[in-house]
Amino acid sequence: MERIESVDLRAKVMSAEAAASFIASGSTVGMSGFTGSGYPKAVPLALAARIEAEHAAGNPFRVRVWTGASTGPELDGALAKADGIEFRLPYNSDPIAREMINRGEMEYFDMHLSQVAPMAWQGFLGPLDTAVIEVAGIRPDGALIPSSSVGNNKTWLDRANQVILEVNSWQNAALEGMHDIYYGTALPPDRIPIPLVRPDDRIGEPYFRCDPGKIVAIVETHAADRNLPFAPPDQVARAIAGHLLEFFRHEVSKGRLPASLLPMQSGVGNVANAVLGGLLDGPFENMTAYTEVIQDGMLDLLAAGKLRVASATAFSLSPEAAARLNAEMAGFRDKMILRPQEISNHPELIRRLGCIAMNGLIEADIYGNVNSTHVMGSRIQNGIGGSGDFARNAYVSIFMTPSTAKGGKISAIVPQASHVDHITQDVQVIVTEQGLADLRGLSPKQRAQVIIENCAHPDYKPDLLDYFRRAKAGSYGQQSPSLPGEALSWHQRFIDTGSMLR
Ligand code: 0RQ
Repeated sequence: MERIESVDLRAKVMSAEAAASFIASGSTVGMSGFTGSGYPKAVPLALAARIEAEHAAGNPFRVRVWTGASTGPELDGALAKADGIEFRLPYNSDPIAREMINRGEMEYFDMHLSQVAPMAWQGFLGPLDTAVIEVAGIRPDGALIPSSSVGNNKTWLDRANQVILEVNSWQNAALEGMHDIYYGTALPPDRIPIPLVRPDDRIGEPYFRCDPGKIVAIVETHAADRNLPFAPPDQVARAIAGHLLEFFRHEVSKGRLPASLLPMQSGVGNVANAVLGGLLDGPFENMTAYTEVIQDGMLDLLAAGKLRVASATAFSLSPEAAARLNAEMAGFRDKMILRPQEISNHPELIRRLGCIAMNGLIEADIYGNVNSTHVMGSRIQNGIGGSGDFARNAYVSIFMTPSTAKGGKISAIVPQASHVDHITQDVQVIVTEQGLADLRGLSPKQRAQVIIENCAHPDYKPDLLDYFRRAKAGSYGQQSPSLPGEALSWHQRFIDTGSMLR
């Protein structure tokens, strides 16, 4: 099937190398892509090859890269390997880029995903020279059929001086009609309420608009999304899921959650996927999801009829789940909506819908401050992503983690977090395989008692209790007792000896 139905635009088809030649060193490139789906696959590779050639000839060549969230090895991996990224936002999970950031060789600004598009419009991020956007097709009138992620594409297409499109025929043609692109956002003082009151409301249109005069190149591709496999949930992930399901049952029985729960947001990763797997066997029916990514567990819930609708900005599927979605698209497509991340993560909507936010953490301190980005306070893991959008505005904000990391050498519960990106007020429930701490309505000292008792690993619990007791005895103040000289000593011990254990 011809994916480029506009005759005029067909004239702009060229090779990825020719398209990449439109991108200048020092310029800012807004690329599509969110959690490994819908990112351009040919132009970034061609750009990386060009950068390598320029470097070999002694010419400096680097670009600034903006995306929706994480992409794939053909984009972040290839450009980082070529040392071609000067500055990156708003989220990265590529291992090569991560190492460069942590070696101080690449500037990186991780930011709330809902804020990227507004900040670009407000002019805070500087000008956008080029948009490189993967689409699933182009209609006869030039409207663009979005791909497997929406992310910031609408904003990049609107803001960029020039546009390069990749039309990927690997993406299922039946994606057409699944998207809801809202064009009603404006800058203050002209902002109006966003008219979305249910997760399945459609408030926009299924296509991107794009001024054809800005399109300088179109590249045809047939390339798969990153689609990483999920590990089957281990005992720890299953235990975390079990505690969380018990919590939901309890909340329903107390009348604090409806029997179909409330729209769920779920982070990515194996623990999140195990929780969704647990919901498959749980008693909750007619559930909804208002989230960022549709991962394997959500497809299973949709297929089983447990989940009525899933609204997100992207897919993040294993190869098996992607194949299943492609094969069974007819059954899935009316139950899924992909929106711009400005809308999927919008604080106004998250607060209105009353989302149940479930995100991962690296470490939490005894008072419930959460670090979800920086290992030992200084090494970036991924970035805050959308977790902050959801945590602050959720009906209930849940954070989940194994109680230890690196084979038990690191405690996920520490006297003081070495970096804080979710303050204690945004953290209402913490779950580890050891148990669940419901922190709602508790003072800091009460929170510390419950977190240590319910969530800490037995190898670390006595030392945490000992620290807390001594902090209460010797603290400068008694609201959140601490011993500043000692509070980060667990991290220093790990840096010095490779273990937090004494
Ligand atoms: O490292 O890969 O080298 O083994 O962190 O940890 O336990 O596999 O858990 O995949 O759920 O990730 C917070 C990073 C958890 C994630 C974080 C190491 C651990 C491992 C991964 P290895 P796990 P997860 C939706 C919302 C912020 C963004 C977000 C995250 C690796 O959930 O990025 O939520 N969150 N977005 O060994 C040292 C510790 C550690 C540690 C874990 N205390 N010390 N290393 N690790 N805890 C998506 C988007 O927004 C796009």
